[in-house]
Amino acid sequence: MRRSWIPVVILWVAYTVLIVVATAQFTWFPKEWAREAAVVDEAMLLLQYLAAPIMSLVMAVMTWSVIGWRTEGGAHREDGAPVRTNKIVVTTWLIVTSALAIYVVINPGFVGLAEIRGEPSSDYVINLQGQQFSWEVTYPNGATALDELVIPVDARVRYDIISIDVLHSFWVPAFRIKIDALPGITTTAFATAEEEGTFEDDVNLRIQCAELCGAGHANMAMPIRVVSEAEWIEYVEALATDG
Ligand SMILES: [Cu+2]
Repeated sequence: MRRSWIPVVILWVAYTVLIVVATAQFTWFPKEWAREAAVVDEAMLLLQYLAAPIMSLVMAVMTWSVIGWRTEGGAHREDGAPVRTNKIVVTTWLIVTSALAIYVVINPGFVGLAEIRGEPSSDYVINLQGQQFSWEVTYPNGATALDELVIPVDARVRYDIISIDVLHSFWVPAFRIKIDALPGITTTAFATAEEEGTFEDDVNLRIQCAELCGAGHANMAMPIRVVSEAEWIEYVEALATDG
């Protein structure tokens, strides 16, 4: 029994089933406020499913090593005989893990990226400037704001992002979108909000700096308000006249 692989296989299957069921059973993700969020969540789920049998195998071997190879009363404490390579195991492991790695690079890797940012057109372009420790929004008509980001629902917005001091990162948890904010280089991100809402409805509806940038990093956040397109145009026009 001790040297048998049967318990390992049983444990392997049991752990895999447990993880797969748990993954399928619970909602792991916060609410998706943008079309792009679904792509990222699906990618995460796929990786979770693919990782289940691999993690389970490691856990099964570890569990059985602890249970099946216990020594009684301190016997057999010296090293065992050296284990030579096993060509079948090594070859199978290499082929399977390489195939999996190549697969996830293509899908969700390239496929998901193309879905999120493959299409370069957008309905509106909003500029965002990061600095220690705040964000400044510049709307298409030149109006600026420091207190909140207001965006139209059902419109694909391109964010042109820049930093004027150190490295920051534009991250909107509710959109699952994140890209670095760099001094001297403009980076872009796309998001299509699908529902109206505010930071009060969901704390994930905010821009959050995601690159440690100094003492105020955690506070480098800006609430987002998603409104109807008509309301947004009105807001932006009013902001330009006031400013
Ligand atoms: Cu920052």
